[in-house]
Amino acid sequence: MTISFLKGAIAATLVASAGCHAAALTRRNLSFGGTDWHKYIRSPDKSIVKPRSSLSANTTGGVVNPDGLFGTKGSPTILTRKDGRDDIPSLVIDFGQNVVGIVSIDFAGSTNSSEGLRGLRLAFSETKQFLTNTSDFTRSDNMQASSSGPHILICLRIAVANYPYTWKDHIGCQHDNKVCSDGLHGFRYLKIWLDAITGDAPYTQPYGSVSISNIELEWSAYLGTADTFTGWFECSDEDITQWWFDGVYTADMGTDTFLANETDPRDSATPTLEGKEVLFDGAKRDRDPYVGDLGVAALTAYLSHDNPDAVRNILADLAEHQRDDGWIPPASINNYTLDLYDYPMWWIVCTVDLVMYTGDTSFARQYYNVMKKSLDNYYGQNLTSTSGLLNKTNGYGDYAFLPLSGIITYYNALYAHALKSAAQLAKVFGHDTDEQTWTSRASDINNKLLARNWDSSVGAFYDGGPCPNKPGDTICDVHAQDGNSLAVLAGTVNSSQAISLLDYYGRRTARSYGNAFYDNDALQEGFSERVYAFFSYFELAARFVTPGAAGSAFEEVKRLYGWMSTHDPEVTFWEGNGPDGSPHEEGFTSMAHGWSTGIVPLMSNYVLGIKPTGPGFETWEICPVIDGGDLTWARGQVGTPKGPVRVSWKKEDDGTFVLDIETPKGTSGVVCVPTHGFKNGQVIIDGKPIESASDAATVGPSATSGEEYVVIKAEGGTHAISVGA
Ligand SMILES: *[C@@H]1O[C@H](CO)[C@@H](O)[C@H](O)[C@H]1NC(C)=O
Ligand SMILES: *[C@@H]1O[C@H](CO)[C@@H](O)[C@H](O)[C@H]1NC(C)=O
Ligand SMILES: *[C@@H]1O[C@H](CO)[C@@H](O)[C@H](O)[C@H]1NC(C)=O
Ligand SMILES: *[C@@H]1O[C@H](CO)[C@@H](O)[C@H](O)[C@H]1NC(C)=O
Ligand SMILES: *[C@@H]1O[C@H](CO)[C@@H](O)[C@H](O)[C@H]1NC(C)=O
Ligand SMILES: *[C@@H]1O[C@H](CO)[C@@H](O)[C@H](O)[C@H]1NC(C)=O
Ligand SMILES: *[C@@H]1O[C@H](CO)[C@@H](O)[C@H](O)[C@H]1NC(C)=O
Ligand SMILES: *[C@@H]1O[C@H](CO)[C@@H](O)[C@H](O)[C@H]1NC(C)=O
Ligand SMILES: CC(=O)N[C@H]1CO[C@H](CO)[C@@H](O)[C@@H]1O
Repeated sequence: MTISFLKGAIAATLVASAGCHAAALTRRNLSFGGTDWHKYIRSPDKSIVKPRSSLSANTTGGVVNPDGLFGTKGSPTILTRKDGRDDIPSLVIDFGQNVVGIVSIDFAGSTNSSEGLRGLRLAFSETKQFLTNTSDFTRSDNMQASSSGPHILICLRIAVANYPYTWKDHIGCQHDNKVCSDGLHGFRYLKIWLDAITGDAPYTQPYGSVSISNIELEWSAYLGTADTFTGWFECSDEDITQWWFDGVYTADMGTDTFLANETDPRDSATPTLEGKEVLFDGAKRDRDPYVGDLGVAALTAYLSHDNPDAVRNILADLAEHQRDDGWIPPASINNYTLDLYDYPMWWIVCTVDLVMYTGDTSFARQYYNVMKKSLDNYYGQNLTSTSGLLNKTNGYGDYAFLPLSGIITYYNALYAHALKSAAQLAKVFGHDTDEQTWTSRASDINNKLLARNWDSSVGAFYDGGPCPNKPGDTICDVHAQDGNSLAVLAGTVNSSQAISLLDYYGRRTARSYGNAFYDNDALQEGFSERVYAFFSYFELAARFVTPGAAGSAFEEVKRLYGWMSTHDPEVTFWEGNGPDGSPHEEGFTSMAHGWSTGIVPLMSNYVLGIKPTGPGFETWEICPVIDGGDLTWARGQVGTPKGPVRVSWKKEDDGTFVLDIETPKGTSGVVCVPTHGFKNGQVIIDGKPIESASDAATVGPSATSGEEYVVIKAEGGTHAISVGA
């Protein structure tokens, strides 16, 4: 075994522990964990999902045996209404948590009459609050706005035949434009009632009796059962552990087959995606995969299951639809023409992530020129000669359709971030000129952005554009989460500026349900009350990489994920929160949105500290954040093409820190451990102390919580490290 100290860079070299004998220094080996974590999994255990209960407070009218649909099968549930003097019989069924798929109902018969069949109506909702007599969202809502497609499917009706049969919620109508069902739903609650609307005459009758013997859901999305997990996470805080699995479940609910009859009807259907598995933005809407959302959702997918096709299919399809000027569509919606300014840059970041997590270099080789054309043509040509920064002048939107123009911090920091990601890939491929050009352009953007948009009066970045209704180049006095967070991750700022902007931002925007995405309402009413878990991920990541800021990350995580997990529908994470933490776009809001699952990469990449530094984890770093929060231990694994990377760390009662790692043979990387001041003999690796290293302790690549870290080079295999109190 060789341990060497390279002052100022790498403090020690750690090779596989074979042949290393150190009898004197014993330590307890940590467990990488058994199957305890299975209890946190939210997925149904099979693809037929039964409801859990009915909301008894919501049963109205003549309903016999409302609980017949749950637990052990008894006699059917019967809805009866003799005439207009009777209340409408209705019941509300609760699936216990958000689910997605196609509902079917077994009818045990119904009375009929010469006037027609009994009418049954259904309405779905993710929340009780937005459960009414129309679904909180259906694809037919968008059909009103669509140029093509039927304009008929306002809500869901069934004409119940009088013999036993199974009805399935396939999209379509029982008669021309009448008695229609609207297909797949993401929902938790289902309201069922006996009624008819005049528009369906003469096919349904609002009176009579309907018997239901069974209701179930055919799960349509990725079924994330225990055997599908290639990565997992567990820590001493059970809430945080549960949120990690809730995040995975949220992304799983959006991982599904792209089908014309189930996607957003606004010209999203496309033959090049039809039948392919994709990662959608939301389980109930828009069911069109958007590339910016993948900036978070794809990481969740890689870190939990070995299913990268759902991401690769999207990246490939959007690349194939690149516009001649280099712009890449954000999604297939509007026949690939939805004008977003930031999403092409997310395509680049996501493509580099795909390579790093899955090792799919052939994909990146195939689309390398797509990336280059977007960076150099589309954005490169927009760097104005005066400022050398992106100056947005067109009417394009972004992840939140923000009314922005001018030299915006977010777009420029994202450009620097995308350039740096692309330079990493150029390096892998040996494209030295690109690597140098993109690295130096990123650094130039960073310097100019800092010079132009840094607000020294508060120590954070301005958003950068003029205030609405105040045209001209005067910078509006408003600061945003997106630009400030990305500026930290893109290296626009040094550590003291990062500490300053995070401190300012946290103080000014903290709400009980997360940090708002703007610090005031200068751009639009309500912005200072709106929270996007999506961009909060980047703010939280910035806190985890900034010295001394990890504590504020844990505190924000508890507000953000704590809020969503304790408010209806619980379990899944929401697209956005508005005033008082409510869904920001009411019933339209998706309550299971993959972009809000940042808790998964935050815990796996920062708290376990596992990150790829080369394609497919050929090289890696393990730099856990252990201080700042209340955690006393964490463990888990990340799946890689060569096998799992496992980490287990613990702070012992006596102050000793112990870390066990296991990485695939044939890989190599670096491990960072806190030195606790680094006294001689304190850091013990595979039973052997590191000696006379007090000068060599360095701050690692992911310097965390202000501690000094020793950075150790390691070969693949099993290693045990401990640091004395
Ligand atoms: C701890 O783990 C190492 C590496 O797997 C192994 O060689 C050693 O025997 C273990 N020690 C104990 C006390 O179990
Ligand atoms: C369910 O019952 C509650 C309590 O009575 C009521 O506030 C709510 O409006 C009802 N919801 C529906 C969909 O009927
Ligand atoms: C009503 O039921 C009778 C017998 O049960 C059947 O002959 C008739 O076709 C039914 N009417 C309709 C509209 O289904
Ligand atoms: C829904 O219910 C409201 C009031 O309860 C009623 O005014 C409205 O007409 C109903 N809409 C439909 C489509 O049934
Ligand atoms: C959409 O079409 C597919 C393939 O034809 C079918 O399997 C699926 O059930 C349909 N979905 C709905 C909601 O009707
Ligand atoms: C979508 O755009 C392509 C290319 O511009 C065109 O060929 C195609 O007809 C369009 N499809 C629809 C449904 O408008
Ligand atoms: C951005 O471009 C617009 C339109 O060309 C121009 O009016 C404005 O002065 C530019 N802003 C800066 C800061 O260069
Ligand atoms: C960061 O940059 C500012 C402005 O140039 C400088 O005053 C400060 O000392 C720098 N901090 C660090 C840690 O380099
Ligand atoms: C946002 C923006 O200013 N886009 C411009 C970038 O450059 C191209 C080519 O000059 C213009 O067509 C875009 O409008």
